[in-house]
Amino acid sequence: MTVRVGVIGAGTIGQDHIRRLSQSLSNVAVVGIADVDRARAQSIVDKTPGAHVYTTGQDLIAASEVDGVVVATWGPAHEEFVLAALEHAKPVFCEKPLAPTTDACLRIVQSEVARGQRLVQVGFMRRCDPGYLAMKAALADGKIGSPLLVHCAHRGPSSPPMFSSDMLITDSAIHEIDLMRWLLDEEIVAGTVLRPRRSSRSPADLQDPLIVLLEMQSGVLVDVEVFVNAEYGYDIRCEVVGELGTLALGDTSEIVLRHAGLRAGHVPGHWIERFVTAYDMEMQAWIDSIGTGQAVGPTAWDGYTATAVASACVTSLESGVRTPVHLESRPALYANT
Ligand code: NAD
Ligand code: ISE
Repeated sequence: MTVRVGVIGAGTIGQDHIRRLSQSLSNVAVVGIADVDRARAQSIVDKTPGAHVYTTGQDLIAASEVDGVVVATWGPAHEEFVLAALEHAKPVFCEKPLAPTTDACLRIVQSEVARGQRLVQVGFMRRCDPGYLAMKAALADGKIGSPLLVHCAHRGPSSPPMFSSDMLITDSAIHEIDLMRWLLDEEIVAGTVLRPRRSSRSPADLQDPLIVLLEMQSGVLVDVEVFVNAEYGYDIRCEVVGELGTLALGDTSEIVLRHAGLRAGHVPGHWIERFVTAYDMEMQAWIDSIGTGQAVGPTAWDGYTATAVASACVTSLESGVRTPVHLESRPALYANT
């Protein structure tokens, strides 16, 4: 079976997903692309045999030739398109964040619950990264005993235009927020955000870097350094400290060069490069799940929870104080996810 996919939003990640869907993955074809920037959509269609432009995302979702929908617009537009996909009973892969507010996320959750069927997969691709998968397996093996602390770093070379201080949390650290829930298999109960000395090389209105402290239900403490203008590359780190040892993400460099008295390895320049395997794996899993009719991966509930934690952290960024996370009760639809 070839799954026919429509993509809404042909920006940076939309284009990368269109490339993987049409060139790298199996049993899938991109048949439609919609973007408010029609010229952009047309330029991508011109490079994607078999696809054509739809005037609006709503038209694309309603089209009978579209079996599944990828939403890769900016965050505030996600809700409209995810709800429309649900109304048409179509599986929808929505990039993170599911939506920028908890109210918007809950409207999506309520719509899915009313249908009684999971149709939403959220693009928290790090759950498919081989390094994080190996960490989760090693934790389950009990090799390092109970986890006590996790140290994370989320560094990028430069922030995009219009990136604001709260986006270090809602756009960047939201990956660690989702990942810690998945890795440690427990909820985050509170967040505290600290403002270190600002980099003079970051845009003047940006508080960069930030330290985001997450408290897990069991008492495990997670510190996340988010530094989006670190200049030297895209560098993602994670180290779990347990009672009997530690687990750290490996170096992604394929070779180590020793030359002229120095040892050097490659640092990825962009998230597209660092997480290419994870993006491929999450998207293939989504395509395969359309074939089986059984949704997989991060749920709408996971999307809601991540936004709830991020919102508490944004409150802490503004107030400077520890902020508890408030979560609604988990609906039965998501009981075993
Ligand atoms: P971008 O600005 O490069 O692209 C967004 C595109 O959406 C633009 O082409 C814009 O014209 C289009 N768009 C906006 N509103 C629209 C609407 N109502 N209808 C149709 N098209 C619309 O942004 P991006 O970096 O590609 O990010 C897009 C989404 O993907 C964001 O939610 C972002 O957080 C997420 N993202 C995820 C990852 C990841 O690692 N999983 C990486 C980057 C971005
Ligand atoms: C971007 O939107 C992503 O999701 C990347 O994975 C993340 O590392 C980056 O900081 C975000 O801006």
